[in-house]
Amino acid sequence: MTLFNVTEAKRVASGFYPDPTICETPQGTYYMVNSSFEFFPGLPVFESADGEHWQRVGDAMDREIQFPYESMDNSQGIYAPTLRYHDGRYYLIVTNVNKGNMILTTDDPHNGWSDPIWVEGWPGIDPSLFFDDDGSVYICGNEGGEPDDNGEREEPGIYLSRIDVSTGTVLTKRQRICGGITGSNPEGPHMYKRDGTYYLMWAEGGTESGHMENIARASSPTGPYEMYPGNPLITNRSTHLTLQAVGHCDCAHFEADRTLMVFHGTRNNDEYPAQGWLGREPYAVWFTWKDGWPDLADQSYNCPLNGCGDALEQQVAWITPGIDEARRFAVDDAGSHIRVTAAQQDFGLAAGAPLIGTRQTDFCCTFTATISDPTQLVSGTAGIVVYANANHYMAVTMHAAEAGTVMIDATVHNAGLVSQVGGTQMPADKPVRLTVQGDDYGYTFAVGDSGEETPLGKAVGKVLSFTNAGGFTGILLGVYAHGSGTVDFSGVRYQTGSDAASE
Ligand code: 6LW
Repeated sequence: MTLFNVTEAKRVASGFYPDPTICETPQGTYYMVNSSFEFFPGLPVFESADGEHWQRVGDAMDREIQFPYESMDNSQGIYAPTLRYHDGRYYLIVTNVNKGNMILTTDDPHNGWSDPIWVEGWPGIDPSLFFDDDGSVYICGNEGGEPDDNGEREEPGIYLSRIDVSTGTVLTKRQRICGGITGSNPEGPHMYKRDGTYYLMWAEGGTESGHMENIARASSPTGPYEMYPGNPLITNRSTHLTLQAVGHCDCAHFEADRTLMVFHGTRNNDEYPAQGWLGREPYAVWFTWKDGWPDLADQSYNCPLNGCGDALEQQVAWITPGIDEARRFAVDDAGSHIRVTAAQQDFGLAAGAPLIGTRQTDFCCTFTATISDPTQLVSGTAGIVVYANANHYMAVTMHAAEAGTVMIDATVHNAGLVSQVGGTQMPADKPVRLTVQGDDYGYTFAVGDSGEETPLGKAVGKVLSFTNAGGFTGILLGVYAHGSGTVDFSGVRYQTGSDAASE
């Protein structure tokens, strides 16, 4: 009797937490870590007792020394971690695309992670670790590095070496063990062992609409690998399902009859299918085994994703694009007051973190913040922002006061084109409350107190989708001040659901 084949995957975190990786302790606790790109703190850590209900317990990368870079841009930074537990220690191997591959370790994910151990001589992204029973430790990842003396680059595929995890030393030559089933972007590999057989899983087809996950098996880590005849193991490509771009899987409890698999996908809505502007979110599913292969009753996954109130209950976490070296953003403990010291900059990352924000976790939501004293902004602009990246964002902006008045406008910034969707003026001697409301369609902007709001227009969300904005991230809702002065935002509130605005 098959008990655990399910066709409906369960979202385990809301908002852009892509490239999920999981491990299990001998006590049966699961941990998950996700990619964090340019955002700091990064490498968010979640914990679960059952693989289905997860709580965020912190960030593995919460000290600046763990995130070195000389320059930072959108969708750079931290890519595709792999988390493994071995012999009392947690290992997190990950790419900082601005620096190299590194390993962070801890004995307790609640208690901080080590400085980076740099893995020299291991190019490419998506590194993964595999601890074999004989004490050997393997690193695998995808192609990368500089062309060789003949100008040849490594062929796309999954590469393997042995590694000393205590020093990050790669011990053996890189060996290409798999080319995928299509040759299109084989990446995100993970290796496991079950009943003496080695399994290799990897994502393929690119992380957008062609995404899928495949599996192969071998009697030795180096192969040769036998492809699963049912590949792709999962994909939603070429479907109209509301969950798209599924792939980038990782498993725990692999040796057992029932295995936990996580993957990511993008949520879409009926009106504008395949737009997924919330970014790639993690899902979990349990599967069983048959004849030495995963037995997934249905290789595609659907989720009831439409409508409002679809976010999981989860703590609001504040992050900045790039490290806020100048300490320009101060959030109080309740998260309802944020003081921002303005600097001469735009939304690019070159002059320091341009905003502080929290992930949008549901299409339907409200983000509001009140500029307590508009005259605090000496020059420039301050406001709230719906941020995909430096070139794709929407803002409700207050301009510095002139003659006792502040101009407020709502704008959409789409690859250098700026559209003003609404504007008004307010007296500079009163607090200014700025609001953006999200829904399945996009965003609605307003200024003024609840019940006495002046509408500032609407914009379609698909402008901010990766399909238009590019990159690998989702949406941050945040506050900013560019210019001079120190601006206090009070009543900062992020709420999900359709009636959030009227509360
Ligand atoms: C990641 C790659 C991918 O490194 O997207 O979905 C890249 N897969 O494996 C960035 O998340």
